[in-house]
Amino acid sequence: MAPSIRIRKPWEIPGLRPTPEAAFLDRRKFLVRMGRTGVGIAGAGLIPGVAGAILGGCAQPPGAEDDPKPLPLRPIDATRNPQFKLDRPLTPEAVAANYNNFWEFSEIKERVAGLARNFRSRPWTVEVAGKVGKPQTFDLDDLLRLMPIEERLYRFRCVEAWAMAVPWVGFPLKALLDRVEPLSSAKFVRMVSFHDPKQAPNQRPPTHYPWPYFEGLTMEEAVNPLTLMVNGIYGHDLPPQHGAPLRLIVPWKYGFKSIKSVVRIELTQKRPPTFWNELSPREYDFWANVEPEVPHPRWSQASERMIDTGERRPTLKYNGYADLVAHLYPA
Ligand SMILES: Nc1nc2c(c(=O)[nH]1)N[C@H]1C(S)=C(S)[C@@H](COP(=O)(O)O)O[C@H]1N2
Ligand SMILES: [Mo]
Repeated sequence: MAPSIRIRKPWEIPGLRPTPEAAFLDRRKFLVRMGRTGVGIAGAGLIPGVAGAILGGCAQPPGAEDDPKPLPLRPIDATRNPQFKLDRPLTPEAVAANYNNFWEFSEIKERVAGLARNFRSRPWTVEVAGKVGKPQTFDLDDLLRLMPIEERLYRFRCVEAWAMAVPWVGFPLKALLDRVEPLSSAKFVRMVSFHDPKQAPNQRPPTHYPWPYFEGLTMEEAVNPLTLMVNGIYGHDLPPQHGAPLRLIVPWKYGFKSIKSVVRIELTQKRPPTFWNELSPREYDFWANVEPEVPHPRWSQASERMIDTGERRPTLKYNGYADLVAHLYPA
C-alpha cells in the first residue's frame, strides 16, 4: 500500500506563514541593518525625488544594474483632512517603507522595497466593470484629476499584530463608484491586483499562490466615507512597496483587505472570494474587522506592536473607527 503523503502548502509551513514572532525577529534584524548602513530614521524627512533612492532600500536584486531606474516619486500637494486625528505618533517614513507585506515580490518584509523598486506603475489603467450603468477603463492620471484628493492620517493594523500610523493621500472609493453608476443589483465590490511575473519574482513558477491577489468588500463598506483609494503617502506618490500606483485602504479592517496595485474593480451581486480567505479560511475571514477580543487561531489580537518603537498598545475595536463603522455590523 502506498504511503499517503500530504504535501503541505507553503502557507501551512511554519517558517513561511506570517507569525508575530517572525515579524519581531525580522524587525530586530532591520534595526541592526538600519544602524549599520546609516540609512537611519533621521533620513526620513524625505525630499521627493531623493525619496526613491532612499526608499528603494539597499537590497538590490541580482542583475538590477541592468534594470530601468525607479520612477521618481512626485510631490502631491493635498490638503490634510482635519477630521482624522491620531492618538499616537506617525510612523517614520523610512520604517514604513522598509517593512511591507507585498507577497508578489517577497514573503520577507524587509526585501519587498528592494525587489519592487523598479516596478513600472505608469502608464496604468483601472477598469471598473460588472453591475454598473457606465463601465469604464480609466487612465490613472486622468482619474486622479477627476477625484477629490486629500491627505488623511490613519492607523493601520496588520492581522499579524503589527501596526503603524501614516499620512495617506487619496480619495474616497465612493467618488469613483459614483461615476460608474452602480446598479441596484451591485452588493459587493471585488478588486484585483496586477499580474506580471516578469516584474514580480514571487508570481513566477513554481509559485503556489493563486495570483493575481484579489479582495472584496460589501457595497456598504465600499461607500463608507473611511474607505480610501490611495495614490500617495507622506506627501508624494506611493512608492512601489506600498502598492503603487493605486491601492485600497480600509482602516478598520486587518491590512490584508487593503489590496495593492489595483487594476480592476468589479461590482458583483454575489460575495466574491478573497485571496487569504481562499488559502486559509479559518485564519483570514472575509470580514477581517479589527476585533481585540477575537483571537487569531495562532495568536491573541488583544494588543499590537508599533513597527517603529516596538511599543505594545491595546488593540482598539474596529481599529479605533467604531463611531464611523460599528453601524455596519449590527449584533
Ligand atoms: N496585492 C497585494 N496587496 C496586499 C498584500 C499583498 O501581499 N499583495 N498584503 C496585504 C497585507 S497583509 C498588508 S498588512 C498590507 C501592507 O501594506 P504596506 O506594506 O503598505 O504597509 O498590504 C496588503 N495588500
Ligand atoms: Mo497584513
